[in-house]
Amino acid sequence: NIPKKQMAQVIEKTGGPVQFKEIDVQQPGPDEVLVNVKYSGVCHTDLHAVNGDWPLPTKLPLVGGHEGAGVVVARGELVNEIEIGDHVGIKWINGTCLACDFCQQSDEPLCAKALLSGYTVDGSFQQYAIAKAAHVARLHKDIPLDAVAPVLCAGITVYKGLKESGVRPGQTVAIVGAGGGLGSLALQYAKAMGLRSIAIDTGDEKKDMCVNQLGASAFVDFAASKNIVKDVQAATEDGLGPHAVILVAVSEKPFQQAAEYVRPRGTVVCIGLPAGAYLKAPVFESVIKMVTIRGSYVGNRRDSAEALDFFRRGLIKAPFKVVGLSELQSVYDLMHKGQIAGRYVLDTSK
Ligand code: 8ID
Ligand code: ZN
Repeated sequence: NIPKKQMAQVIEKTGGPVQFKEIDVQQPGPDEVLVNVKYSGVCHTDLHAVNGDWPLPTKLPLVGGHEGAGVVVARGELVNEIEIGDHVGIKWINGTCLACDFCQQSDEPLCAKALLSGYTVDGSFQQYAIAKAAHVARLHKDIPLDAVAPVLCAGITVYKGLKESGVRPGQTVAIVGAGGGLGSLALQYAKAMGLRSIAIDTGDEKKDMCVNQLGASAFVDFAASKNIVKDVQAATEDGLGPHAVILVAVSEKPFQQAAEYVRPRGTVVCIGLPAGAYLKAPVFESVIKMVTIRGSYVGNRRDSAEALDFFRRGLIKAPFKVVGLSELQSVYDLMHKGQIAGRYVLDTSK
């Protein structure tokens, strides 16, 4: 009883808009599963894809989306470890070669042949989506499919970024862009990992969410602050600055400030991908403070399973709002204006 037709959000040309329309349901290849997507989170990456912000072309026409949680309804003949009816998550990394130097070392996101959900292959903004069986996230049936959707990209990515930063329990991390999708999850993972956190973002709604719901120990409003470097350092116990900075903002400025307020021997982890942006750091201070600056890109299958396990244990509670798949364009409009506190999740049945 898999339908031949379904509803989807389709990008016909770079720049948008997205069009809500009926398209064919595809059949899975030998190593693939067909997933009846129930809920899909909306990541800022999906908006970058619509706008053509990055030096990497998308497939066209394109169905976006890479935080898809749903139920397996069909599988290819080579798939035997996943059953029809299993709950799975479609992640940004849809598939990789599993054979190259990077895949062998479980750095699959670095695979040159990686297929990207909602970017180089159709993603989860449709009712039935295809994914490589080897890479879908396995979801226990007790996990709510709406709340878990944002974990499938945002959660995995910030969990990996926190691990890459090398911070230890008790230390302090600054989350830049803390009020957005990745940022709100980063605050929850930081808390679960025993870290103190300084949230950096703007506005009373995001401040209230970060401090009162998500456990941030301090909030610095980047728009109101007259001296962000001083204010972030002053928010740490000893005034020396955070041990790590997790950059998930979608503007260039903080990528050029973080090395100045990070603690000596601290680490700046770049995750956000603002269009055309460059990193900048003062050479003198970076050297005499022994600062590390690094990038972090989603996570491998193990990181994904770990991030999902934190969620299943009830340690990750990030706010999300559910609207119909048909309302994607209005979510993008809010996102463009920076007006989303937390994440939007789309219900594909509406
Ligand atoms: O693997 C990766 N590296 C990866 C994975 C997933 C997403 C990277 N990303 C990228 C996305 O492509 C996007 O560029 O991370 C970025 C953040 O995605 P998001 O969390 O989905 O975006 P959002 O919900 O719009 O949140 C962005 C927040 O940044 C704040 C905004 O107010 C918003 O809350 N912000 C901005 I814009 N400028 C800021 C500044 N100067 C700022 N916060 C602090 N300081
Ligand atoms: Zn994403």
